[in-house]
Amino acid sequence: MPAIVLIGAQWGDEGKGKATDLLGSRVDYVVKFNGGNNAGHTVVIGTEKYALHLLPSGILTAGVTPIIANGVVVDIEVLFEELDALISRGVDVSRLKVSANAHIITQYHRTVDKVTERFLGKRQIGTTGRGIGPTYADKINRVGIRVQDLFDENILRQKVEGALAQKNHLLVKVYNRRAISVDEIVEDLLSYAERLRPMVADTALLLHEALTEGKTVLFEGGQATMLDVDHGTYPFVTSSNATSGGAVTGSGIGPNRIDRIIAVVKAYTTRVGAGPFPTELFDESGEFLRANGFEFGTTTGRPRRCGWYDAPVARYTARINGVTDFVLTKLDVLTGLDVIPVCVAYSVDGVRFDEVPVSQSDFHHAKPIFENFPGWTEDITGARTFEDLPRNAQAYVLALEGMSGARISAIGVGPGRDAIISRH
Ligand code: 2SA
Ligand code: GDP
Ligand code: MG
Repeated sequence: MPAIVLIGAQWGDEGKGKATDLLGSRVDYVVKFNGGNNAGHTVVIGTEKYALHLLPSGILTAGVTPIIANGVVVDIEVLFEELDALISRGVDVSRLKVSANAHIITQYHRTVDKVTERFLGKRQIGTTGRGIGPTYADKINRVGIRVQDLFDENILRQKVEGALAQKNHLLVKVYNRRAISVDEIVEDLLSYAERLRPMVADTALLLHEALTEGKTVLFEGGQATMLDVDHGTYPFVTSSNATSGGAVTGSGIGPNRIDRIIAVVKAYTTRVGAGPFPTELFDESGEFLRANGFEFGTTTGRPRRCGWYDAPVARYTARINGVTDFVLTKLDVLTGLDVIPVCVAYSVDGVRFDEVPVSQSDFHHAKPIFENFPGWTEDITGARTFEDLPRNAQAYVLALEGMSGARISAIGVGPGRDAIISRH
């Protein structure tokens, strides 16, 4: 199985970190292709808990080569902090490669992210404040700074000057903030250059060669399908392509090299930040999911909004990404509920929609049409085969599989590395 793409099916935090880690021992390369340190992946190995933001989760598996590809936006200070934290815990990070074409998040991107959110007022996106959007905006505006620019001071200075010209105007005149000087940015970026240099590579070429040699490569998506800048709930999205197509543009491999596309989907739904969320719960059921699923942001600690499983969203994800199989996570969190509602379609002003509506305003007004499934009370965290699950849990999984558009090949029953059921 040479090239596998793993992405989020909903609004993020489905448990992609754990799913990647599980596949980790069978892969040679793990590639992060979109986003930056807005991501938060929690991986639990024995009694050790790792929270990764910028680094791919595969970095925790010995022998795997982790890659930060061209589609990622890199905050170098955060990169070094995360590397140092792992080194101090005995993790070998020496194989990491960073694309020469990846864009760099600088202090001015973080500042612009925060002030823009403040000025949006009620229309806030609820970003993570890590400078993600402004860095991608600069990339598209062709005033971005790339990793390779750190190794030519002349070019770096020219590019920083170009990027700051407009921003300082905005910061000073519109946002009433102090101007950022070219020197402080250049000095800061140059201070990272020597440590970064040995990690920098032509990662597209490296991956091409690896795939040609028959190596197994896992492309790990950050955020999720419904947060994708093209296919998500725009404008309440992140600024990158979190869908499977992003694995191609974000890494430089051809689409025909991908063999398997796995979407990680939670047995219910969560969302962080603003935007439409049809199955969202505002009652004690939502509290139950938040408390039992420990639904708080890995990056910002924000409480996540919680709701029931949304089958049209899963079907949409299956279609947009070409999903070959789903990994269903956090089934254990539903234990103890009498009844588990699942959204099977929406009603928009009295009209039934079986698929996610293309009109954003319809999606904002979509009311879920639920089908109820009976719950179970037995502890399922020790289940390791499908047959170990109580009847009602089996029926719930099979029902989700029937309505979500692809088979469920694995089921998460707890946070630990081994708390998973494989269905071959
Ligand atoms: P940004 O910062 O520009 O990417 O924010 C834009 C929207 O994307 C959402 N977003 C996320 N949603 C869920 N999880 C994310 N990562 C962290 C985690 C979140 C955290 O794994 O827990 O700790 O708060 C993530 N990253 C971005 C974000 O909420 C905005 O709606
Ligand atoms: P990611 O952003 O998709 O990698 O997900 P996060 O790491 O942000 O959030 C998922 C959380 O769920 C983490 O704390 C995981 O340890 C945890 N988790 C993953 N799979 C399971 C599962 O099957 N059951 C339970 N109870 N927790 C899980
Ligand atoms: Mg997360």
